[in-house]
Amino acid sequence: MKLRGIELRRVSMPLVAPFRTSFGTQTERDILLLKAVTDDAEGWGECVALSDPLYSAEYVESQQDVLRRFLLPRLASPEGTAALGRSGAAAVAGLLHPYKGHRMAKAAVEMAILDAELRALGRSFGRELGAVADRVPSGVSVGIHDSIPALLSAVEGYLDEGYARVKLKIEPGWDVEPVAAVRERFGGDVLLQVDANTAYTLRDARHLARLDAFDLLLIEQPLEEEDVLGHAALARRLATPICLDESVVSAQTAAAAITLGACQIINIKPGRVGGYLEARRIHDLAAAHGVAVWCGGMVETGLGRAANIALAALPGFTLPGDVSASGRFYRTDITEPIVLDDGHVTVPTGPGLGVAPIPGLLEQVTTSVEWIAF
Ligand code: OSB
Ligand code: MG
Repeated sequence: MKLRGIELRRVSMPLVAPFRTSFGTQTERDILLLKAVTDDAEGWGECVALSDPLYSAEYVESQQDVLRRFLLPRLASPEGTAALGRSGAAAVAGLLHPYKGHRMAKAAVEMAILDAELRALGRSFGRELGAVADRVPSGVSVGIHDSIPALLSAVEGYLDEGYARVKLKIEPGWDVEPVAAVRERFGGDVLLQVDANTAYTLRDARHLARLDAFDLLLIEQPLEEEDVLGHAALARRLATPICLDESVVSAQTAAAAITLGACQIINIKPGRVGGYLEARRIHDLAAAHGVAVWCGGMVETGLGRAANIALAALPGFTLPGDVSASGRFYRTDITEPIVLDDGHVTVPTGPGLGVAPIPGLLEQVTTSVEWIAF
């Protein structure tokens, strides 16, 4: 495979409704897309970094900067082009390893090159990653609302659409009450979980134990990203299983968290861990330890959504993921929309991602384009 260059394209997409989490409120998504151009095909990557470093240290400007300044020049160097020529996308992580962090940028460039490679081979992401299902159950992440009635009507709407699982965003002051209200209104059969995005400390353990009464599938990332031992201590005090999101940034940190008893479940987000290939390694590791995993989301366009659905079809993904329909966040997606079918989303089967941006729609949301020649 011979890369001619990579396009860095920023798009700005309004959300259908504000999405509030414990770290902030989003009303639009400013996304960095990568297009890898090879002699044989074009491939798309999506960088999941948010606008501000509030979920993780990465933010979209920083990821574009590190790509332009360090990561893409490394891939374009003589050693880079030689390794890509020999091994394709499988060489990306190793080539970029000397540069610390910035996993969302690394994941995006690996995704773009993998997509180009697979399109040239006529092979899908699902087949390449090891998908064993042709559709996966779809969960929805529900933001913090201004009132309980507003939350209940949002949840009712998602359940009416058929979502297979509901995740409520929580923070101090918005936790036991909304969970109790959703359980009371919609009953014990709804698959329900919560996500705190690091908003609590170990001193909140007794309060968080009140959530044990509601038969939740899991509580996601209650404590700080680096507080693995705190999660292990909390796990001993809660009946609700602990799931890590922010704390797991690699297969190595996943192994440590599992060994230390910090989580019974892992949310795998390819961007957070440096790519789909590392995501698969975490899946394999977790499966070997009997730890359940599910596929997280970062409010992706149809591109990232398609790849996430392929990943979520691996056998160890035994819990419904945040792989919702495009319409959960976007009135108009840049690809053919991902749609809900009987509470499931379909694993794409076409070459590569199986979806591509629709040129007119892409142009409408584009705010800048930069070409890096190899
Ligand atoms: O913590 O899972 C998270 C969105 C942005 C940043 C972090 C998170 C989220 C979500 C979900 O909860 C969403 C999705 O894409 O469905
Ligand atoms: Mg999360």
